[in-house]
Amino acid sequence: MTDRMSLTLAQADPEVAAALDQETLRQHEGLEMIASENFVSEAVLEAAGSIFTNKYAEGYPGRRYYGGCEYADIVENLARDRARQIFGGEHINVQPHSGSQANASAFAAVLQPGDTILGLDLSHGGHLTHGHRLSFSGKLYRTTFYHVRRDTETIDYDEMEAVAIQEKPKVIIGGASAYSRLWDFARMRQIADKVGAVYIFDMAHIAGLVAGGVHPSPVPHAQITTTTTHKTLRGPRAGLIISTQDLATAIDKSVFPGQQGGPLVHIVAAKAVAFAEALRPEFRAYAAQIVSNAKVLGEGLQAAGFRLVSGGTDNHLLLVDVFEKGILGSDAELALGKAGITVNKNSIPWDTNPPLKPSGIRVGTPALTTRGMKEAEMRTIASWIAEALERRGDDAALARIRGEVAEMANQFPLYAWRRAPVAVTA
Ligand code: DSN
Repeated sequence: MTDRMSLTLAQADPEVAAALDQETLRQHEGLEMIASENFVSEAVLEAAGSIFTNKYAEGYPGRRYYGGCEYADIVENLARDRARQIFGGEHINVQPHSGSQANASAFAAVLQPGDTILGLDLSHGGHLTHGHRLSFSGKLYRTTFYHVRRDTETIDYDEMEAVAIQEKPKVIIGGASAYSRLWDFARMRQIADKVGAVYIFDMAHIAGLVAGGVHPSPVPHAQITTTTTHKTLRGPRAGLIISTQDLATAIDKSVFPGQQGGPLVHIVAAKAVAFAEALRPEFRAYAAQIVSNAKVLGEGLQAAGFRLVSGGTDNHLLLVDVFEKGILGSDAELALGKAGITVNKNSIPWDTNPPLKPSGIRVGTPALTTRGMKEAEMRTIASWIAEALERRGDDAALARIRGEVAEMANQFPLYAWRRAPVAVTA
């Protein structure tokens, strides 16, 4: 090993090390409320940063194209077995690098280019990979969409059925990135069966809630279930596919060599660790707390006069119509950022404003719940959000809230190596 190989990050690359330090501080002192983010455990972090990053392991356990894969096989088998224990399902593929690649692989396993898919419109809470024209899904396949109902802002299954009958999609995909209500998995399967479509459900946002038993599971209903592993499931940033046995070979071939080369073995190892965590009884309590926190946060925001899309939440997120109070989602995101609260601007169904200046914000509780925050903290945070939005032009007020936010954040330490109270950077 050369001397250079044994340098620490700070010695080898001070610029990257400094950015990492700043990000560490940001994660510790702020309130992370992006609905799709979370904090992994030290053990998951260790596996994700491990020397498995050095290993190529194209193929599947026992059938690799490289030598030296005996330990890669162990971690991939552990990840597969644990995922099956959590979610059930007949076949598991733990190799997708991301949710997008999981979806690309799932589609390619059952579709030919030009075939029709039916998904939830992005502007109604869907995901780019469910048919948006700028994503591979909208370029490779003919796309049709369903929406939420105007009156309830919940999925319009009647419209879904009518479009399915008219357009005869080969795949109907459920799942969303900004939808706060339960799905009717059985109804979707019924509609898919009626038109001979494969039913795929992308449970990326809710996978941890499903794992924790506080949300119904799509797995018994869908032929293919895809997910990311890093949102409510609290694993490394990556993807996963669960399918029925008849699709096993097609899915495996579609992931490798169809969409990807070698799996990221360090990330597969981190998935195994995260899945073991999700099997522990504490994870059920964690998942229940996420949902309870979201409900209480929503009630706090409603009490402060904010309208929640669909009137509330059944899961980990809230879609808040800030434009009803005359605030653009982009301005709300900025003001809350100054107050140390990280959220994202988001379109709301039937939005009259454009995507970069939409009418809503999306707020989630998984990350703060990992820090140990509960209902009392959610009430305080609801009042900070309300005040920050009310006083969004007042930088002094936002800086004061940021100080209070950091004070609370310091009471809920994240990683052992960063337990000391951190500076307030307002
Ligand atoms: N980017 C994710 C989200 O924020 O919901 C979806 O892939």
